[in-house]
Amino acid sequence: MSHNTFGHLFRFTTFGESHGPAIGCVIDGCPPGLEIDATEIKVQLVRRATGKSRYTSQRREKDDVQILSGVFKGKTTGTPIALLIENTDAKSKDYENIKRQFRPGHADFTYWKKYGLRDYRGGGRSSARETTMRVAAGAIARKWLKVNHGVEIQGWLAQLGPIRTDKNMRWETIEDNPFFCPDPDKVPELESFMDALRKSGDSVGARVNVVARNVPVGLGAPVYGKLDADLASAMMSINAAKGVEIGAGFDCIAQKGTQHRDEMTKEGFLSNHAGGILGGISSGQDVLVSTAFKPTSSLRIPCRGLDIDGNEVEVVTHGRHDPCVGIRATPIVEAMLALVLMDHVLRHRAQNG
Ligand code: EPS
Repeated sequence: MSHNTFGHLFRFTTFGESHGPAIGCVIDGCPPGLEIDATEIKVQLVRRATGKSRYTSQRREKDDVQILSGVFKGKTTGTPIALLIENTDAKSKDYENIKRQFRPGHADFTYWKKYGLRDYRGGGRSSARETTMRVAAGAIARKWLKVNHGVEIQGWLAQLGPIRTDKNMRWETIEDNPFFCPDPDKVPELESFMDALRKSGDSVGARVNVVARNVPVGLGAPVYGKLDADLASAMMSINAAKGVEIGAGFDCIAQKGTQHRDEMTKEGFLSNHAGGILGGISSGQDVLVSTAFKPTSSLRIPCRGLDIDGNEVEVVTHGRHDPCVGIRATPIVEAMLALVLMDHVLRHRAQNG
């Protein structure tokens, strides 16, 4: 079974566990001639990395990416691009006490039920560590999209727990704080909320939005290759993702047709409730995607759970966990959007020339 591969014509496969020797990916289908090097990929990896602020996991990975194949003299060759990152700061002893237990709210239980065994160290493949390689592959896709189509991709934290952060968008400030918050006035509120949360030992969810500008018209194919369907699948495949909205998303439930439709004039669309996608095909408007991330389930606050023999046990998780995994999710949703768009550009080209 091959369920670690995403995409059709631009296709990537990730491998590796959080506490294994390394994580990696193989990207197949990248057109030749794209200038890329490890430094450019690292720029994106650093944005996602742990240990950059007190609000995220304190695991310190170097995330030095090695390009093993597919790039010669600084350019992609059209052959598979293999990327590898060594895991250098795993502390597996933190997981000794839960190796026979299931953390409520965690993939521990379902991995065990499905496979009859699990790599309990750091959550194995259900760890946020897996998202590293999506960001690495995404760095190549976003560069190609920018060079060939001028596509610009930007994500941001739209909500953390009860705090809405995107009512007063100041785009230029998103990278200036550790939350990817687009409103600098909200940052102190986020800091005190997160400090109190960390102290309490609890965790919280978040909403992360992303926009792609200058998306070519015509990406996506009815009916089983819709762009929005592939975006939903891409975002939902991120560990801890629990919901995806495109454009107005679930707000469309309460909208009237007169409000939801995006009126058209010679100057262009007058609104963008559709999120840049009509009938599964990009309209040329900005593509807007919103993803909900659940609160992290690895908590030091004790709770009731089961062990692998079915006994009721008290579950307490030690280690260096993110109190809000959504804080680091902005580069990940950006990467997934880039990966889907690039795949669809190649698919559109293949069918329509
Ligand atoms: C994670 C738990 C922590 C995080 C990890 C995701 O790992 P550990 O328990 O091994 O310290 O550090 O995130 C990363 C290593 C990463 O690069 O994103 C989890 O349970 O998902």
